[in-house]
Parts: sequence; structure tokens; C-alpha cells
Amino acid sequence: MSAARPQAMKLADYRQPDFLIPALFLDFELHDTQTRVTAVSKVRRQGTHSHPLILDGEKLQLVSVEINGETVSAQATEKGLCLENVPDEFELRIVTHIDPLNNTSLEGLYKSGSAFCTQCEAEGFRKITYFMDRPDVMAKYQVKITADRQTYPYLLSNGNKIGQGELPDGKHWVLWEDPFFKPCYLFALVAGDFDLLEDSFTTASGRQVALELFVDKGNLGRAGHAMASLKKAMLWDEQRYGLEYDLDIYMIVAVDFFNMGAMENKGLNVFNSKFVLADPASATDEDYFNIESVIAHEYFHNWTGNRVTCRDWFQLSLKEGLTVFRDQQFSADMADPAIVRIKQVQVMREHQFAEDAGPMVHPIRPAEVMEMNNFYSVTVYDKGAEVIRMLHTLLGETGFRQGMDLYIARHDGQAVTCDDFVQAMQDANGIDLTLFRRWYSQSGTPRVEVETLYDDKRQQFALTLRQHTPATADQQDKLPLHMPVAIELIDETGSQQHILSLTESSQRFELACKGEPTLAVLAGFSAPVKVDFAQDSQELLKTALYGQDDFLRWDAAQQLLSESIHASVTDANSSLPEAVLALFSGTLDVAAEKPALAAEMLALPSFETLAQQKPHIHVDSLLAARHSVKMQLAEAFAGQWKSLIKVAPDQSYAYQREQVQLRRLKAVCLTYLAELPDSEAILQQGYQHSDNMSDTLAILRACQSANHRLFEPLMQDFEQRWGQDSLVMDKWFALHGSRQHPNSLASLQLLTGHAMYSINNPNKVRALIGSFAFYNTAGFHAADGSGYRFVTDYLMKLDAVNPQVASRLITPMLGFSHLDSTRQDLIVQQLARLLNHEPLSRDLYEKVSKALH
Ligand code: 0A1
Ligand code: ZN
Repeated sequence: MSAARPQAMKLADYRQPDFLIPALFLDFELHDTQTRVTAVSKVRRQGTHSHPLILDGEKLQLVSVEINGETVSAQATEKGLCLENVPDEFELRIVTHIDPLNNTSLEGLYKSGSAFCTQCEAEGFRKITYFMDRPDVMAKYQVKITADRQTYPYLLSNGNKIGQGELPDGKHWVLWEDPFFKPCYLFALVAGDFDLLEDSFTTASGRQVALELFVDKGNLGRAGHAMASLKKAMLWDEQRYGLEYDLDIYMIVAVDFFNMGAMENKGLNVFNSKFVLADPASATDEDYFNIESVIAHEYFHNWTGNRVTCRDWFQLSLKEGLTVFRDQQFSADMADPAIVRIKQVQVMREHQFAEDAGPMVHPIRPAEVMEMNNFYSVTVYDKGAEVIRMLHTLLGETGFRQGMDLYIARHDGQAVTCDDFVQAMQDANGIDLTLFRRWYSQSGTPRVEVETLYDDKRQQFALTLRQHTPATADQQDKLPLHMPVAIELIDETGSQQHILSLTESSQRFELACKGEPTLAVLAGFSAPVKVDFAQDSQELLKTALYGQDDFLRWDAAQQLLSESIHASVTDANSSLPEAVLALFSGTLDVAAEKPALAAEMLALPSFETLAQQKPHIHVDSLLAARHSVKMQLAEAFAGQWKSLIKVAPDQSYAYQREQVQLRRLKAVCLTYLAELPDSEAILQQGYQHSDNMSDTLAILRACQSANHRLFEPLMQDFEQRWGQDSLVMDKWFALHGSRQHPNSLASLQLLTGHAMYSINNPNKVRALIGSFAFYNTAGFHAADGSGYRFVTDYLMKLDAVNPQVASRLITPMLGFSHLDSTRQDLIVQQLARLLNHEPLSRDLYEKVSKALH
């Protein structure tokens, strides 16, 4: 990346567009390497000015430009086209050629296997034609697609099919019309040969919607769960938010090559096949859960994202934070609410807090962006959802729903801002949210300090909360925030719950309480903060065993475990504290009654979570301490692990709540059991008798994390059985990638040459290299720097193929300030190598330059 360094765009510089394009006709003549795209736009000047019309365009071959039927000569640059002295209103016709086959960035029009498909969010439309590629330019689309009829029997785009025909040369064409105005990031085209699962849904007002799910040939048997999930999501959105689907057809296409999870294109969602295909033999309970949640997420975007969209990309959390919150509510209703919440909090603590601590820290509404694709982040999505959740907590279900109704009624068909959303919530509830708005502009993880005092005489429990947000790489000065702090007071008679509204940097609350209670803070993780509250182990134990709120019980258990692991870092010979033993016996006693909660309470906090709890860590000692605590627990409760793994569902596999809970409990027990010397026969039999992927993977994971000698033979067997199944093999690659073993790097290198591996397929790269960088702590942080070097070498190759995937993969190299100085130096060396690598994408440049700053 020499001469011109990429420049950041600033939210403060937003200007409304100089021109509007209310109608667009697109004509695609599909060809692998030379697709011809004709774009006919109606263009209208907005306001009084004489600015030129500036169109974005990248990697396009310009064929011709006509204004009102007259050819004009126009010089394209690397970034687009500038047309001077255009009329106030005119028809613009542009013809371009594009090369989908060689488009490995998977942005714009590309080939996934033998199918054509598109991905336009955030700024991919500019790789299809010259256009004003920004979400506040909204058009009505008509799309004509022409292609070979045999190879591409299905030609799909947004909206309704309004025409089709055959051509003499073996080709056919289809014409689509989308009646809704939309920004170009929601445009989609798919052409290919698929198996089709058809169904229908009748909306609350009695309209019939055709549901069509397209999968690769032979995969129809794996499409049922996705279709069932879609129907559940459609019904749920009507019942919870009064929102109905608005077109006559809803299509989903599953493809193998996709940069993210899925995409909410109007009426034509494109999905990573990982989030569509499932059957008991090949998919885990977690896969079933994720499919249901991603299908719902994309469906919910139809209102929160499509009907009401973003004015500019700085507002991404407007649609993503809100839609993640809605899919979280849906998942809580479909599955186990407490467990669903625990998983969300784990994502926040492991990944979002880590993002806040690193160089890419940003508020949920970033103020500066160099490459938009870098901001599809855990902050914008997950912290964004936490911010919406706080509004929901502060306003209550009814108030929140009133705010949503007003937001949709006021802004349907518009491209709006996060401020517009908060304003609707404020107006519908008559409450002042001025202070609350700071969550949108202030970055970082706030800390809330808790101090308590019980007044025996007055029977009053006093609680002082102090908040402060430490400075972050992007922002020095921080202000107090408005947050709900949910608490539970536990005493002999039971427990009482309160929601405290914290708005000042220090605030005192008094609560009546007969007898001194045990306090548990942040029920349901009511705010995305770290809590500093020095509690002794007896109090934590009491909360863990006798608390009301399942989340608080799990959290207290995790704190007890975390503390014993950190204690074992300082004293390698320390034995397990009494409280941890009591926690495990107490939890194991009720495991059969509450299997899901017990499973989470018995699971050790991940290395990443432990690392987030301390400003400085020593990788090897923390890993050793975690392992030592695991060993001691394995031995101390050996009998229980053996008996509990027998508590298995007695019917054949179904993705059904009680079954999922028992399988999860069994999986946790297996991780301890595998550490015991006499576990081999049990593991072997468990693997052989398993009739579903959840149980199979639980055995493999247990063997992997215990470095059990069975791991390799079982993995070989697994490969024999599933070697031809791409999605299943991703699980196998991930198990290899994350295996903490002295040979892990060598095996990784070998596996990049495996017949099923391809650097062009993001799922493969994430499975193998991603799980190494994110989860193979020992391998990635190897003291000699070999892990960092391997990832850096790989990133250099990958960046040339797919910068978006490369840029996600670099995340574990960014936050290094908590590591020892030797490792910090080793990482910095590798980042410096990357910075000097040419060419370097804007995606990686933004992250590496910030990390080295
Ligand atoms: N809007 C999608 C996420 C998405 C973003 C970018 C993509 O390609 C670069 C693809 C999908 C969602 O939230 O599901
Ligand atoms: Zn989304």
C-alpha cells in the first residue's frame, strides 16, 4: 500500500445526495467472464446546484454511456464515473462488462459453484454497474435476466416475476419487478439449477405468500428445518410486533460461497448454506439453533432494515442492533431463555469487550470509517442489540412496542438515522432519552463499581453505584451513561428484584430489607458493562445455588470458577477452594432437574473470557491453571461424570428442548470425563453408538480438549464417513484447527492442501485458519512466534483473494496490550510485515495501521 493511503470518511461530513434515482432498469446477459449489464436510470437533480453526477464503480469495464439516447464520452477512474453538466432530469443508460467467475471477493456478482449470485451490502453494487451506491438513494427496480436455459433454469431477482420467455439459441429470460423503493444494497440476482422446497404462509390479514427455498441438488432432505423456522418467524413478527410480510413471494437461496451468514435482499435472501441445511446425522443442536435464529434475523430485516432503512452506513446499528435484538427475543421464545441469554453474554464478554480493548474500538454508531466492511462488528451488532435491550428494559414491553409502532409508522419507506429511532421511542413514551443517546456516540466498556451497607436498625440496604468508562484508543474523554442495573437481593425468605436506573457517575439507592441480604448485580446482563464488586466466595455460592435469576446463578458460578483459575495462576499448587467443590456438588445434585442451567454452570469459563477479566495475562500460566482446575474437577467428581452421561434422551434425535438440554449436559460431563485415565471405552462406545451429530461432536470435542489418544483414530473414522460432505467437513477442519497440540501448526499446513479445502471458500478458511487464530490459544500464541507468523503469511495470500475474510481473520492479532512484552513484540513484527506488504487491501490497511499506531 504505497502512495495513496486510504482516507477515512466521517459521519460529520454527511451530505444529502445531489441527485435522486427513483427508477432503475437492469438487464443482465449472464456469462462467466463477460456478463453484460445494461443499467437504465431515471435521474433527477435534488436542490439547486450545478454539481456533476458522480457514480461509484469498481472493477467494471465501461462499454457505453448515453444521456437521453445520446452517447456521451466519459472517462472512468478506479473509483467511478463523473458526468459534468447533466440536465436536471434525464434518462441515463450505461453498459458495462463484468467478470463474475474471477470475482473471488464474493462482493458484487460472482459465482458460487455453478450458480451466479450477488452480494451488494455494503458497497458491492458498484461492482455491478456505475451507480450512486449509498443507501439514501432509493429506486424502484425492474430486472431482466437472460441466460442458458439448461444450466440456469432458475433466474431470480427481487419482487414479483412479471414476464418470461424462451430464445432461439437455448437461452431464456425472466423479468422481475419490485414494487417497493429500495437502496441498491438490497438488490439481488441468483441464477442456477437447484432443488426447490415450496411451502406457503397465510398472513394475519389473509394474504397467501409463496415460500421458496432453493438448495443445491440432492439437499432437499436438509431444507425442512429452515422452512419451518421461516414460518415460525413470520408468525412471531405478526404476533409480537404486528408486522406482516408485504410481497406475494419470499425466496431463500443457499450457497456455499458466502462472506457472512446471510443477506436480507428484498424478497430474495441469500444464505450461507451453513445456516440453511440440517438433518440429525449431519447437524448439531447448535446448528439447528443458529439456522432458526439467522432465518429469523433475515426475515425480521424486512421491516427493520428494508422498509425502514439506513440513511448512511454510519447508522448500520439502526438496522443491525435492532434486528439482532428482535432475533434474540425470538430465540428466547423458541428455546431456553436463560441459556440463550448466557450465550449472548458470552459473545459480549469474549468478543465485544475484546474489541473495545483493541485498536478497532468504535461506538455502535461509528464516527469515522475507512472500509465499511470492517464495521460489521460485534460492537455494531451485539452491543447495538444490548443498547436496544436497555431501551426495552427502561420502557417495558408495552412502551417499547409503542415506540416501535411509531418508528415504523413515521419512517416507512425512508432512509433514517439512529437518532430518528431514539426520537420515536422518546415521543411514544413521553420520556427524555437525551442522556441515553450517549450510548450511540461513546465507545468502550463501562465499569460499574458496587458498594453496599446494611443498616440493621432501619432495616435499610444501601447501595452505591459508581460508573466510569476508561479511555479507549479512539476516545479519551468519557461521560456517564444512562443504564438499567437489575439487581436481586437474596435473603432467608427468598429474593426480591429491582431495576435501578443509573444516570450519574455516582448514585446511592436504599431498599427496605428485613435482615442483611446477599446482593447479586446485573440480572439478565441488564447493561453491557463490567461490574467491580468484591464479594466473598460464600456470597457467590449462595447466589449460584439459591438465586432466582438463572443468569445470575450462572454468572456467580462463573465468577467462582474464574477466581479459582486466576488463583491457581499465582499458586500452581493451590487446591480447589471449598466453595467451588460445594458449587459443583450442589449443581450436580440438581443436574437432572435443571440440566440446561447445570450444564452451563459446570462448564469452565473459556480462555478468552478469563483473559478479558485481567489487564495483563501470561498465556502459558493461564492455560496451565485452567487445565489444572479442569483436572481437579474431573477427578473430584469422577463418579458423577460417569453416571450423568447416561442421562440421555430415550427417543431418537429431535431438535426439541428437553433433548437438547440433556445432550448439552452430557457434552459438558464428557469434557471432564475425557480427562480421566479410564475413559477410553466410554468415549469409544459413545462415538460408535451415536446416531446424531451433536453427540458425535461432543465426543470429538472432549477427546480434542483432553488431548486423548482416541482423538486421531476417531477423526480418521469421521473423515472416512463424511469426507465428501462439505459442511460436515468444516467441523472436522475446525477440530483440527483448534487442537492445542505440539504438532498443530504442521497439521494445519498439511490440511490447507486437503482435497476439501479451498482458500476461495470463506467457510473453509474460517473453519481451519479461523479456529486456529481465535481458539487455538497454545498454537497461535506459541512463544517462538510461529503461530503469529503462520497467520500473517496466510493473510498475505488471502488478502489477494478475499479481503473481507482476511480482515475478519486478523482480529486475534489486534488486541495484544494484555500480553507479555515478548509476545507483543512478536505480533508487532508481523503486523509491520503486513503493513509493508503490497498490495494491501483497504480492509487490512485500516486495521493494521490502527493496531500499530
Ligand atoms: N446484513 C447482513 C449481513 C451482511 C453484511 C455484509 C455482507 O457481505 C459483505 C453480507 C451479509 C445481516 O445482517 O444478516
Ligand atoms: Zn442483519
